[in-house]
Amino acid sequence: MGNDEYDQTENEATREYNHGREGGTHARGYTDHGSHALPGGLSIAADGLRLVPSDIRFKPGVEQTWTYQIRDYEGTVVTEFEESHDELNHLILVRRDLTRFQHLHPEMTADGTWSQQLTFPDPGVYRAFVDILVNGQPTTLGVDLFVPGLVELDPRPASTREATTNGYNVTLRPEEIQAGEAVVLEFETQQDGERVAKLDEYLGALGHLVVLREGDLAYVHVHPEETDPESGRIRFPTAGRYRLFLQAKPDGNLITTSFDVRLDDSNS
Ligand SMILES: [Cu+2]
Repeated sequence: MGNDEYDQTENEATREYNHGREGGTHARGYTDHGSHALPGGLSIAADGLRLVPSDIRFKPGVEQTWTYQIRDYEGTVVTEFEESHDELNHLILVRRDLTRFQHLHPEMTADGTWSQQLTFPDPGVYRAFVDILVNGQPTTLGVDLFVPGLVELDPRPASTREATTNGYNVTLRPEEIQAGEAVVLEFETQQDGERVAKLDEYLGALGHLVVLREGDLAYVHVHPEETDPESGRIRFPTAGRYRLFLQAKPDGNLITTSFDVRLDDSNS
């Protein structure tokens, strides 16, 4: 980790301080012109809903059943969910170092208990994101799950815009991305140097993209636009480092590729 990273952290801290002191007026260099709403996935309770897990401790390398409920703030268990992208509940698991990505679809019993068989491959602290749609309101709740043992962290590249999985080579564009501005991401998929013409539908969309911010795992979820099969519109909320997990189905084969994007502060 270089000095630049450290400086960035300092700037963030200073900005937060100024922001608070000035009672709502934006400090210099603050690029978020939109609402002050936090990104999803940072909280175990949001939008009047609370995630209640049966357990938060697991063993590494062993298949286990995880159950949880979604309750409202009065404690009533929610049993009515609406489908979003062909599923009532999308469960994303990722270790807090942004590795070991899993995307699962739990089943619900009539009493509102969600159940999922899962295996954590290695020890560590994992973040579980529960992505749901209730009364037309999309919500992502998050909880930490603990898998005890010696944790070996994978090194992370500063930036990767190309990834190869199962013989498919995927390139992320554009090269220049600004924090706080909407951008259309494009993923060009090639096999043996040839562009793959057909991206089959996966989960009611032509791809499935999860974007996580390094440091707090703020969750940004994008489905590439139906009209443009290889792009997705996204707004990275702040500067910092992000890991993108793209799932797509070229030629009917489900592939998961990851990319790393670093966004600099505009005044640095
Ligand atoms: Cu899903």
